Amino acid sequence: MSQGCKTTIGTKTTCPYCGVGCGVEINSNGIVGDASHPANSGSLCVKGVALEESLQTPSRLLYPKLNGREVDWQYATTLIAEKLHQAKKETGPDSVAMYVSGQLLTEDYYVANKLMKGYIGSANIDTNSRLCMSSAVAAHIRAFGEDLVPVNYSDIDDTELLVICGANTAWTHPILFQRIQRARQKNPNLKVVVIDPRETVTAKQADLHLAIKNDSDVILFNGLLKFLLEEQCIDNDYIQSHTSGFKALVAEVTAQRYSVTELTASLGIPQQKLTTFYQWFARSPTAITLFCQGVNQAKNGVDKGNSIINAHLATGKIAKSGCGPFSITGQPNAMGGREVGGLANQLAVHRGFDNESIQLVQNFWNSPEIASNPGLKAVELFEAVERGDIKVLWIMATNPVISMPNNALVKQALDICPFVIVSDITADSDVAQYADLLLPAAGWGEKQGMVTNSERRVSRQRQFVSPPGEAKPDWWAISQVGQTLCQLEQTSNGFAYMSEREIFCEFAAMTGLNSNSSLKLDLSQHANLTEQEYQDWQPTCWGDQHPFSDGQYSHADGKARFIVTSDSGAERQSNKLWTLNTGRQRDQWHTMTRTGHIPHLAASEIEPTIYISELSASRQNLKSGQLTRLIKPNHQACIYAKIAIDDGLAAQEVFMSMHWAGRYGGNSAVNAIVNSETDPLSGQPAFKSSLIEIEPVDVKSYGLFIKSAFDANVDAYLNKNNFLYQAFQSDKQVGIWRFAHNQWIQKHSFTFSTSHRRITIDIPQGWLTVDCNLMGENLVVNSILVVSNQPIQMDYSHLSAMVGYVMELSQLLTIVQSESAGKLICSCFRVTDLQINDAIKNHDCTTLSALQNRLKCGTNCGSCISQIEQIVTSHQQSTEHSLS
Ligand SMILES: Nc1nc2c(c(=O)[nH]1)N[C@H]1C(S)=C(S)[C@@H](COP(=O)(O)OP(=O)(O)OC[C@H]3O[C@@H](n4cnc5c(=O)[nH]c(N)nc54)[C@H](O)[C@@H]3O)O[C@H]1N2
Ligand SMILES: Nc1nc2c(c(=O)[nH]1)N[C@H]1C(S)=C(S)[C@@H](COP(=O)(O)OP(=O)(O)OC[C@H]3O[C@@H](n4cnc5c(=O)[nH]c(N)nc54)[C@H](O)[C@@H]3O)O[C@H]1N2
Ligand code: SF4
Ligand SMILES: [Mo]
Repeated sequence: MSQGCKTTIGTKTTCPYCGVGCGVEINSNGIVGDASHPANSGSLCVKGVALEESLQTPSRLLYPKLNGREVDWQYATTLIAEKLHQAKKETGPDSVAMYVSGQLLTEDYYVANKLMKGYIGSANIDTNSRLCMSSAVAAHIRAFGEDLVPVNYSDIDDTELLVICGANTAWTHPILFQRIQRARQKNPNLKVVVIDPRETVTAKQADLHLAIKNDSDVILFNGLLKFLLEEQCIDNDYIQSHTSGFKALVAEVTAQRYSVTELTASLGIPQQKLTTFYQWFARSPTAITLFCQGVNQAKNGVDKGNSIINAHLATGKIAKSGCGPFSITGQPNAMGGREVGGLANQLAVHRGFDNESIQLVQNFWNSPEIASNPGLKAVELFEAVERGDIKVLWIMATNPVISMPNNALVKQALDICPFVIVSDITADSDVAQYADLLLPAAGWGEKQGMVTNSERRVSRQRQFVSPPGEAKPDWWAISQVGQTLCQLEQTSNGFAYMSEREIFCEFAAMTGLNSNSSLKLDLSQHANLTEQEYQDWQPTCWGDQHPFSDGQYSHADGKARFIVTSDSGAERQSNKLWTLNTGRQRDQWHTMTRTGHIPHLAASEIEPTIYISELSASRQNLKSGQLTRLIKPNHQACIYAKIAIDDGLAAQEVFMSMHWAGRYGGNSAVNAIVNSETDPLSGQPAFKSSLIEIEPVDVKSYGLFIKSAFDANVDAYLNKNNFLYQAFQSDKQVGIWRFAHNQWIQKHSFTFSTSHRRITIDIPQGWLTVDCNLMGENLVVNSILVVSNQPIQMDYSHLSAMVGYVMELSQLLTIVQSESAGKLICSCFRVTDLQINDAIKNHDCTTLSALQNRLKCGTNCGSCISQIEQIVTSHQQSTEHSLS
């Protein structure tokens, strides 16, 4: 561990990133994978490996701040309680709202939900899981009567067919993907099908890739149902005994024109691929359909989920080993949030707003109020804030200024809201800029509690360092406010918690409300954990190994429901407009507050980038590295991003990552231009398909500025002087700004160095200034500025290595004229595709292991192995091609 960081060696906890929920362990070498955790057996992906560096959060929040002024916690929490009390009294409970996060721990989440629904009396508490899992939640509730995922990771070892639909698992759930790859090695019969409009790294590894048109998933799965009916591959006994609604679905599906020829036209895929998939699904004794945001984030996201579930119910490939629809969670505790009931349309513990649940929940909490109707869903919530309906808004562990659709509206809403409270770990987050009151939260490693992963496995996050300054766990802040509110309102104190354990036990006891019902969520056996038992907790899956294996679903009649799904949503396209698809990069986490500052993670996508196929680019005269303007049609909104070629994209389709935020590239945040459409049932935004316009930009100067560290003055300078575009990257010891201007930048026009010595050199398309001090014959470099009339493709890592170092002028010149940098493949050892290709061609490294031996690439976390294998395969293919 880094020096000065007092840690508890031996602590076992879980990774704070994705829903795979890997166990990690703190040992004397640092943070490593926990070999005893069932989710990962010791492996970590590239983000997990970088956890130690993530602890050095820039601009860490240390004290509560009211309008920029430090205040103490007592003052801050009393002020919040007073504001809540006042708003309740003057404008009613619904004028208060909380917007929370699947990155909270179960204890934080439980207390937040209790405060809002039981003590403020409004269900206006929603969570970023609305943007993430709410379509899957709604699909589960419709089909099963409860939001429950009926598959476990170990089922992957027992299946013959794995369909990955709308998920880039190799990048977004890497350790689960490694498990899938191992299952394929063990079982050569296991087939993997990927359904994704993009040819992702995951798709490239599949036995079959169906590059369907955006949002045509329902057509594909309804077509599958029709095929299964025609081929008599449905399980009539299962349908008869355990489901209802099949007749209506059959009527709908047979009435639609789902012939194979019509399907291939609507889906845009070859007939042979389609029938292969249908035959595999029909004939395989087992099948799992793993799905994520390509399914959930759509106008018909809930219907997409139900069309997948329909196929599993119709074939009886559910609730048994190796089978089932497997919605994978994104955030580490998305599932825990669903368990406590943190969504505005759930009351608590898998219960909705029926009279019986309302009574039971209020009695359990013994609370003065109770929300009796669903509250506002995230997008509606921010619209209400913007209308002025919400007087107090508390945002916790989420950065909606970047992650919500229509950023402009969110910013406006936060400006209008009279009192905005933000709990965060850093003052740099985009949302923190809008806070009246900023609360310093204890972050990962500094706090403790429970999280539930994708397979319903509840694990302990444990504390191993002390929080800095006055940072406190979120549950503590909420409880302080709750207690003061109870005093002000002279009600019984529902928040006198002394520890996380007490909260967890209360939550577990509350799930006991389900024990005499058809609901399966029941953790009440853990309601009396002692402190020791809570500390010693081992990762535990709740529910049976295969929930619903007794054939009893959670609907009152015990039957699962077939749902008639709508296949609209795939319609488009005008010549001028492009379909913008958004999602994740392998090495960044969301809005970059925890990963943007880590050099080797920042290196794989160094600036805001829009991906496009070679063919589409050449039709529009667009070149790699060129700056483009991306426009939301009929709106003022536009952003700028640089072109990169990705031949995995279809014509008229582009992809951009959701990450760009804050100092790193906040002006290029993609949600400024995505549409605000949501699924009408779940309220989940359709982030995966917006129609946009793309224009080349007339750039006169492209620039690169390298200095020892981030400097807010540089940002301010770029903002003030009408630069079209700017992005910042942390790279080892230095900070790198990239920018563009529609004017030619004159020599010596800007510099941020204390030295007075500048060397300016003409380079082919522009000039370069080195700001330095002289040391004898040598130079000590302070900063470097490159300006060119062409996109700058030079190897910037050589340039950045110069800052702070002593060198000769001739050395400087060689570096400056060096060639293009190549694409980073292995972040851990910084190995590029150029180096890998060179090793294959010139050093006979024609296998993965030969490359690993020579370059070390892929030998640390393994996240890049699929990409290395892909380069090896394409070399093999090109060699075979040239031989034949
Ligand atoms: N590295 C990294 N990993 C992460 C995260 C991160 O920020 N960084 N975040 C975590 C979180 S919170 C989440 S929710 C998950 C998300 O995990 P994923 O859902 O796997 O990731 P995304 O990149 O959002 O989108 C998945 C794929 O959906 C495809 N898609 C788009 N439209 C359609 C469509 O109409 N049909 C189909 N079938 N596919 C479509 C996209 O092309 C994309 O490849 O990742 C988690 N893991
Ligand atoms: N265009 C587009 N937009 C998307 C998506 C997409 O695919 N495309 N995906 C959506 C999805 S699935 C998701 S999950 C969201 C994610 O979006 P967000 O939730 O907005 O993203 P994060 O960057 O994870 O925000 C977490 C915030 O909490 C802070 N934080 C970290 N730890 C703690 C803590 O312990 N306590 C507190 N109080 N704060 C903490 C971080 O500094 C950060 O500011 O984005 C959504 N937006
Ligand atoms: S797969 Fe990676 S990001 Fe996800 S929990 Fe495991 S180590 Fe963390
Ligand atoms: Mo998510």
